[in-house]
Amino acid sequence: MAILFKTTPAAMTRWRPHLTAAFSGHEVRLWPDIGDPVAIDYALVWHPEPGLLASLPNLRLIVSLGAGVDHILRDPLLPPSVPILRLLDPYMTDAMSEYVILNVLRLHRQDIDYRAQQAAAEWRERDQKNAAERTVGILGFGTLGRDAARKLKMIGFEVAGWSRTARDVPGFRTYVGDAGRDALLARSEILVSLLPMTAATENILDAALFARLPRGAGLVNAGRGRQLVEADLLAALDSGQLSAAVLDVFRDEPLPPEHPFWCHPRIVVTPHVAAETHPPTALPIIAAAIRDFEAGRPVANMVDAKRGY
Ligand code: NDP
Ligand code: OXD
Repeated sequence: MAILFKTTPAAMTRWRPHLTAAFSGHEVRLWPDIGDPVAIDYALVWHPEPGLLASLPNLRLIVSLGAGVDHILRDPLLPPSVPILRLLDPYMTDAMSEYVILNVLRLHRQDIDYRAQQAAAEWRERDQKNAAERTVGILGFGTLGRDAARKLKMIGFEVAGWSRTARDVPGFRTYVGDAGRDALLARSEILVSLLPMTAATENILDAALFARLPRGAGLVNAGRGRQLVEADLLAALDSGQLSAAVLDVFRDEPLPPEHPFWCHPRIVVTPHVAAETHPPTALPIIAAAIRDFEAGRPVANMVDAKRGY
């Protein structure tokens, strides 16, 4: 029995020291040294190249080395009958909430303006509000969105969430459907997107959506880059419809050096690090899921490939 492990070279340095101890009873093969593909029954992957998973004839389970699975589902040769498990790790959930809190506060307290004032040695007080006077809308009220919402609420923000199916989340106003999304947008001075990448969410952050936000709203996108129409964001910032954007994910990653986002005075760029995977906590979670899978016990966080997340 063998496990294929494939991630980016940069992430591999984080995973490598923990791998052999994590899976007793399984040989771990590091891509591209896959050996005889017939022996591989589990594939733990981040951005597998198209056709890799289809080349493993006895594959029983695909494990995403991240919460998102768009990097797997986009493979046109993906074997349709092999189940997919996504990684949900409380360590990562905490990390995402830290990122959201940091950047919601950055927008709320006009930090981008104060940094610009500092660069110009300009001493000027801006109008200020308390968190309780600011509504944050979260697109994608799943594991990550709800945890961030709970923590933002503890700081005092009024938080509301939008999901695909109706969700009753005590303490929060929740919205569903197109009309619900528009109602949430109308009250969101800060909009956080934590949506999975699916056909329905591609290009969702566009001019029409920005136009429904209160004028001067701020955006945080830590979902996926293909959800954002980049030209529409630049236009909304130019017109003042949006005041600022914090972006962790991009259409092209790494973000090319000549991309206008890098130098835009009202955009904060981070290199897809909102919630990095953390091998010491992730590997025991994955190993336990594989044990449950082998024993025929129910495994949480299996992906619905038709739904797309
Ligand atoms: P979940 O599956 O737990 O939650 C997804 C949420 O989005 C659910 O509330 C779901 O609705 C909602 N949703 C999905 N499609 C739609 C739609 N068409 N319209 C409205 N709502 C929709 O995912 P997680 O919270 O664990 O992760 C979310 C995403 O965050 C990941 O897919 C990934 O892209 C991104 N991510 C980014 C990271 C980073 O470092 N930047 C790190 C980790 C994740 P419902 O509740 O009805 O199912
Ligand atoms: C993830 C990510 O999906 O890091 O986990 O983007």
